[in-house]
Amino acid sequence: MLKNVLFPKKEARLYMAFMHVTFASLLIGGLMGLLQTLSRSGQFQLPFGINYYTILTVHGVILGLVLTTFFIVGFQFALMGKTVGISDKQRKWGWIAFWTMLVGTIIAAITILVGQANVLYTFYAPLRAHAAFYIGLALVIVGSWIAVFVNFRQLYVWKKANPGQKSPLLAFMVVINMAMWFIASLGVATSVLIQFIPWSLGYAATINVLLSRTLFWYFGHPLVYFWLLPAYMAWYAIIPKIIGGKLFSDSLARLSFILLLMFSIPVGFHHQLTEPGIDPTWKFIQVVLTFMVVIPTLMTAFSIFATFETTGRRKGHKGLFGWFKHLPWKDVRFLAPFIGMVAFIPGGAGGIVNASHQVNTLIHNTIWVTGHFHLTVATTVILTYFGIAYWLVPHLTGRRLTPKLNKLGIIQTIIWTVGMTIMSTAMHIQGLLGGPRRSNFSNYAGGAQVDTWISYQIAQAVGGTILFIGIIMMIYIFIQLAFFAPRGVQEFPIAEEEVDAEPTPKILENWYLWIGITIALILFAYTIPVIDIIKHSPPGSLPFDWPIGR
Ligand code: HAS
Repeated sequence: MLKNVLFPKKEARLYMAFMHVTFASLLIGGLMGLLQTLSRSGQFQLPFGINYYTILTVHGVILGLVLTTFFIVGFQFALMGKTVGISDKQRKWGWIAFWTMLVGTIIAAITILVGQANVLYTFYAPLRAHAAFYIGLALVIVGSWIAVFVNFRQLYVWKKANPGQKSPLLAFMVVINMAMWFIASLGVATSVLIQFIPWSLGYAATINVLLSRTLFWYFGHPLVYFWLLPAYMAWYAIIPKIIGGKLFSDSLARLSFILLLMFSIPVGFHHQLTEPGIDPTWKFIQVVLTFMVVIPTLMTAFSIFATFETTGRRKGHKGLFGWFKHLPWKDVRFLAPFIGMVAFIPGGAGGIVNASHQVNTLIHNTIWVTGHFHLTVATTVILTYFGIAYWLVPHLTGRRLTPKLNKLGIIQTIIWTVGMTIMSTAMHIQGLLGGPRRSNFSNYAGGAQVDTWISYQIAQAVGGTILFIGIIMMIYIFIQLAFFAPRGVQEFPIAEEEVDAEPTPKILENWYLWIGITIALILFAYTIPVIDIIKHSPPGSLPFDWPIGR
């Protein structure tokens, strides 16, 4: 019922603030991406002496950390507001979260733009940035923690007011995602506070590189799931409504989120498979846990297909694939996330390749990995976020997604798909041919292998240019939906359960149990290797400043 009731203005303003930063980030980060692909093609030189690694850092930080976090926090606030409500006090804390994150972003962005933080979004030591960069990132995390506790509080207050009732599915999912984010970001926050800030201020002469990378990847893999879970929220609980169906299974959706919470964190070593200093037994254990993530992922794939089929058959579409033909292909709120789902098939398969220790030695640090994450984050996740924005933004601004904007959205989705297919396919192939990632164009002193890369680098520039057209279109659509589209009420689509749905087992809401198992798994996977890393580490590293002499 609530789906057609607009939020009170003061509430909508908070959620829209996050959307404005999201789409501003898309424009800035996307422009950097275009410049990178052009520069790497070897056919174009960056003007005004701009450093390639400056724009690469802006690209990764603004798109990978800022756009995603702002979208997720804003979207999740809107989901909580719609399902369990937000009090005035909680809304005020929501604003404090927003401003803390924004101030942190501005500090980090300025530090990068003035060339004091050419360290890429993973800020691997011993590359050193100015302390302001780390302080800025720490503020973004602190701001997001405020949002975490507001969301926890929102569900807690609702539960108190509705004793014995199961929590709304979307609110449950938001709390799982925020619990995962909080537990994971403790790792990177520890590293930034204890290692990077003192080191960049000169209070510590050296840094333990392996420890800093381990703490980063303890955070880094759940980070990718923090991006993905809001897309899953839409796939499980919003897309069924858009296609005119019901939730496939409330219990299955909750169980899959719980499994993702448990298996997303104790797996960071699969990003460090080639790194010396970590005992192979622990790498093996974390790889096994990595493969466990496939289970909830495949549960999700099954559930989505099942929703599509049941809905189609209920509408009377016959034959083996009649239900598939009649999906709402002309509705961009469905099409964009659907293409995201399809992209996850090769994207996820690439992830399985990456996580396989022996094959990882072939692709690690090659541009194959960049291809992998442009399929997973930049297609699966981002197209789903766009699919959400098409209804969320007008719902928040009291406007409508008109047939014309819907059509433009469909063209945008197709352009994005074409651009990304060209770019990420070329990245995967060039990676298999040994092309490195995180590097500007070079002919490597005329090495014979380099000749095999050129055509793929040009293909990436072509794909990148097409993608930039897609970004301009998306920004145009966002501005229309935010300020100019006709006034009206755009539905906030939330799928309901079947009337005869099986009751959801109460154990699925036993937070002590699931968070307890998660912490136990983390302690099991990390305690001994981290003690080893601290006890047996080589001497710490002096900083490396780039450009030299900074
Ligand atoms: Fe990954 C590197 C392993 C998933 C993002 N990954 C990265 C990096 C990023 C990233 C950003 O093991 C680079 C980090 C850096 O800068 O160094 N990844 C995996 C594995 C998975 C995986 C095992 N990654 C993701 C997701 C990401 C993401 C999701 C972002 C959102 N990844 C790795 C590894 C590395 C790595 C190594 C390090 C490589 C190195 O050496 O540096 C799995 O979770 C994937 C499971 C997914 C599937 C697919 C299931 C398909 C579904 C779609 C259903 C579709 C339907 C529609 C229903 C098994 C659910 C169908 C319709 C039809 C018509 C057919």
